[in-house]
Amino acid sequence: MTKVTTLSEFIVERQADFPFAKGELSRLLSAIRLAAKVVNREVNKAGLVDDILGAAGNENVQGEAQQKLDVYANNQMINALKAQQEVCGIGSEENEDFIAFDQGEAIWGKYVVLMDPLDGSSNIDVNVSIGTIFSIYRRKTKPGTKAELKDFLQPGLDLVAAGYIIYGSSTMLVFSTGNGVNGFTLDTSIGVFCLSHPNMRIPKTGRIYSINEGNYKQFPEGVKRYIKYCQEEDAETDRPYTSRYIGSLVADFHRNMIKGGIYMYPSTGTNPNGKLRLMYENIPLAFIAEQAGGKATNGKQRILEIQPEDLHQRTPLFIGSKEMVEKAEAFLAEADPVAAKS
Ligand code: P6P
Repeated sequence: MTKVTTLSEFIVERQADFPFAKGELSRLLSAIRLAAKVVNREVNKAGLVDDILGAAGNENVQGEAQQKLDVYANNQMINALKAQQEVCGIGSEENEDFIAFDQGEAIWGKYVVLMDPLDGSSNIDVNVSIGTIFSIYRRKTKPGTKAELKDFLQPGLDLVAAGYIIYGSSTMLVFSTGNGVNGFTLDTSIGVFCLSHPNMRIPKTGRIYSINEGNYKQFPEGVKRYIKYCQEEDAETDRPYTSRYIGSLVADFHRNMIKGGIYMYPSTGTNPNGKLRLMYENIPLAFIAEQAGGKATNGKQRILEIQPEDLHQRTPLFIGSKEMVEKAEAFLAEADPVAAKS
């Protein structure tokens, strides 16, 4: 029988890899792990319990109807992290402003967490996989003082850890602290995350492209050309590719991580900077993609190098297998050389 490594054992065994003082990472991840298990329990019964289905009646800062499970997941993550002495504040896609934990021991926390507590939540009532995305940064301000905006507006190059939880046919926690990517699957019979996907590597190319082609007319010319490239017959490059779009970023990204592929959310007329948020979606997934040998840009600039200016700013996202992202970028540059240079 092969040895099963739990998330806790993995952290202890790999403590030397983590740029953290002893025990800090395990406490940070244990909060995220706890929240993931609680959210997983509610996600798995969403079809049965109508008090968490349907819109919460509020709208989040993006003007999107907040599904009750969004609110629930947001509160679970905030409460689990607030209970930690490691976290002095949280930025959430569901909250307009960041939350500073300025009471008690948390004010001494050395880290901040940014998260999308439940991405793809419009899929909850149609039973499609959804996910939680998180980033962990060291604070810029002094421990013992109240967290400030500059603690949160940090480029992805300053990340100390990032990851996602996917609530799908099984629930997985995938994360990196800058030493590769590892995936843990929740064994619900014992309530423990077990190492199931050690040292995840995204194939350098693939045959899957993920994009909402309903927006085709609004896409930049280079994106239209790349889509046509994916659809052309060419035995040598194994085309036409396959189009797969779940409408749940974490699910599309995770599939492409394993099988190879590219996910694109370009600028459109409705969303000139794309729909996805730099801080809560693009940076953490770009960190994971690069740590697994993949690539993530806004069509020309590396996502991790973008200096954030606003907590909720959006950027276009091209992410996945390195060679596929580079091919898409080439079409963008060819179609609009001026934009490519700016
Ligand atoms: P569209 C979900 O709202 C989300 O943020 C991602 O999970 C998903 O990939 C994307 O938006 C879907 O957006 O405009 O194609 O419906």
